[in-house]
Amino acid sequence: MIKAFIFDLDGVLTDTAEYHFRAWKRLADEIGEPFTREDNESLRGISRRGSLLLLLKGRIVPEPEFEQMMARKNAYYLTFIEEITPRDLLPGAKELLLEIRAASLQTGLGSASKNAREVIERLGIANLLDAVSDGYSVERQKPAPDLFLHAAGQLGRAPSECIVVEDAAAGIEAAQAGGFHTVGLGPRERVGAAEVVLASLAGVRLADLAGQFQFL
Ligand code: B16
Ligand code: MG
Repeated sequence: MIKAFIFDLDGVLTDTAEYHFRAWKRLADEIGEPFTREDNESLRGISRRGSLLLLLKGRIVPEPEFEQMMARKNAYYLTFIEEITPRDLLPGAKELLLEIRAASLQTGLGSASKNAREVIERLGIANLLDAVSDGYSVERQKPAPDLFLHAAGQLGRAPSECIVVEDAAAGIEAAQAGGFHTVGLGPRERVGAAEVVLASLAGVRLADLAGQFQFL
């Protein structure tokens, strides 16, 4: 029986990927690394440190310099997310959050981002989430299951009672490693491993998932 939903943030509830792209692109230009929108796709759901490692493509950088690069990228990102308002919620996200709560099911957030709390405040959905697990909550990031296990622990639920909603291959892998049910958002090439694959949350109601999952 499903008792809770755990939502990823970037790519599921809002599209911060564009801001991550602009921030990484600015850093990449400054340090002379090529970086395209396609490169940015492979950073979906990957932690800040993991993302910089991918961006550097094997170039070895001393740890203090590496940390300074992460800080620079984050400073750029923070200025971009100042623009976020409730209008930046992806279509269907708020409606589904409200419907889940109205059905006496729980909601949680499982985001790799250390900026997740600020983003959900700006989106105006902090009060619709019963638990928030973010980039500060665990050491091991996706595809390790730790972040979702942390969220389920806060909700007092077993993984088998939770559906994880994710847009990243690393996120689906993390959820499945933890024994969670999964809904993948996006193309099958990316999230095809999920139990249910949807294009997005636009127009998605609980009843649409009742065929695959049993609630309460
Ligand atoms: P930060 P999610 C992830 O968010 C993003 O998809 C990924 O691009 C980003 O690098 C990561 O958060 C860490 O974000 O630098 O703000 O700590 O999809 O897990 O909600
Ligand atoms: Mg994501």
